[in-house]
Amino acid sequence: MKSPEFIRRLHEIVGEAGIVDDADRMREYLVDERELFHGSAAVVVKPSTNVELSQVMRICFDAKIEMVPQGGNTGYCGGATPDSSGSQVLINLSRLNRMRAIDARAMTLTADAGLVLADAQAHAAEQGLLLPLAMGSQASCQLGGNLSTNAGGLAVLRYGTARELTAGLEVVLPNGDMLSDLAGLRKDNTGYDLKQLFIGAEGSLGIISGVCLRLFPRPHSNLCAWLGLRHIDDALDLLNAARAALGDRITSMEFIAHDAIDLVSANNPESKNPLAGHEGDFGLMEIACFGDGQEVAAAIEAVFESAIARGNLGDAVIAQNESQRLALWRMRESIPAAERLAGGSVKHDISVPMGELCAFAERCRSSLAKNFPDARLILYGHVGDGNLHCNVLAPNGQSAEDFRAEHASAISTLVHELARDFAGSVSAEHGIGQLKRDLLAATTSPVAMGLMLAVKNAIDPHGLMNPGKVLSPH
Ligand code: FAD
Ligand code: 2HG
Ligand code: ZN
Repeated sequence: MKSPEFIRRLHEIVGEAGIVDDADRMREYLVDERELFHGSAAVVVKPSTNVELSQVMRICFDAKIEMVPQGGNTGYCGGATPDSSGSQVLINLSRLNRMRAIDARAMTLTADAGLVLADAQAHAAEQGLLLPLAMGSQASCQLGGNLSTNAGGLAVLRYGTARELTAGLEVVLPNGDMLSDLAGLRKDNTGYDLKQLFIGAEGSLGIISGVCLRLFPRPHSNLCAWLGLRHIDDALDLLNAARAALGDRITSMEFIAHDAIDLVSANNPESKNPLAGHEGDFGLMEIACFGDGQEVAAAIEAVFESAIARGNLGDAVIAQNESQRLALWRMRESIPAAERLAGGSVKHDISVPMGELCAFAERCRSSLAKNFPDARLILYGHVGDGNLHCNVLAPNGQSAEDFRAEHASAISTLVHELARDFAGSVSAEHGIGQLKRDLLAATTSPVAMGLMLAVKNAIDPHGLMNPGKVLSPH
């Protein structure tokens, strides 16, 4: 559908800088972060304003051309990669990246959807405020991609997911119409809350062009502790004891199995595990401090001492300065890169009810060991949110590619069936994209599936928005 007239009209709208149409330059846009999906596109269009975006979408709609939105392209499920037909238009948001406003009184940040998350965090910090959405991909992922995947990340425990941080949004519908709701009202019960439909829709209903996010007071300091645990229940008991002592100031509670830290250390000898002698697993707890950090430190030390006395905690180390704190976080955040260096893993992103996390992890470990004896389970995640990444690496010495080709499907079936046995979710924070589309259909009730399809058909009756993602083509 790449008629010269269509391309000429795109040029008129976005100019030379907004079009990528030669095969070489297009290549980088056509493969996903994990290199699981390779696509093709008629053209890559990069609008730089919401008006340009709306005009681009209108001409695609008129010509019945399918559109694939792309943010920072860090997604894990192939949601931003077009199919192989070569007829889809890829709409990349990286030029739609202006900061619009920070309202310090309302504590909101309003920006174009293509603004990179780390840049938005920096804008908030300049005003002494905190944008708490944070994740390992923050130097590349964009606010629009974060909302479209309803991203989670490292501080959901205290501040919530992208959905909970969204005060308003602006979205362009498949026909080019713009729905704008950026006032950021705390209370507004006028009919259906339409913005919720587009959060987590992974571009299957429209393209988010602007976002209004909630900001928070910036902690005066952050206390970060590295914990030696026996198992996941220790992390949850500690979390609840810390909450009882300090209220809702605990911002992160991460679990990192021993093997995950070993993998990081093997790849980076400079990373120093302060509890290197501990034989069990690890936890990372972060607490926001306002005012006297000493009081928080004293309270959490008492919590740790009592847990050690009960046998629920092996040992704990509290970062003594900002560089130690960042080093602890670096250890946690470099697990995905370490997996990549090891040839890549079969990734899972499950959540189960908190009370079942430990039993789930034990069953996952034992079932994988029984069925795939030498495979390496790299288990870690946001246990404070009930969310674990159960990633499986090839046995030492075996090609990662061959291992995945042979076993990925059976491994994923095992992990996902287990998550469902525990009444959990097969996608806690990374979304569905094309990777888990069939899984969504297979694991969702007919009533829920029928409603999702009805919403899709109502907003995108011609099936032009990101076809084949989230829901099957109709
Ligand atoms: P993309 O990958 O470009 O797109 C994702 C989906 O959203 C696609 O379906 C795309 O079509 C759609 N989309 C993008 N922009 C728009 C828009 N403006 N309007 C409509 N649809 C749009 N995720 C977590 O939740 N928590 C984590 O802790 C986390 N850590 C990560 C760490 C690493 C190292 C990496 C590589 C990824 C991580 N992710 C994590 C996954 C990923 O970064 C997030 O899903 C992120 O929100 C995707 O944003 P993006 O801009 O890259 O979106
Ligand atoms: C994280 O928690 C991210 O670090 C990435 O969600 C998880 O790479 C992964 O599997
Ligand atoms: Zn995660």
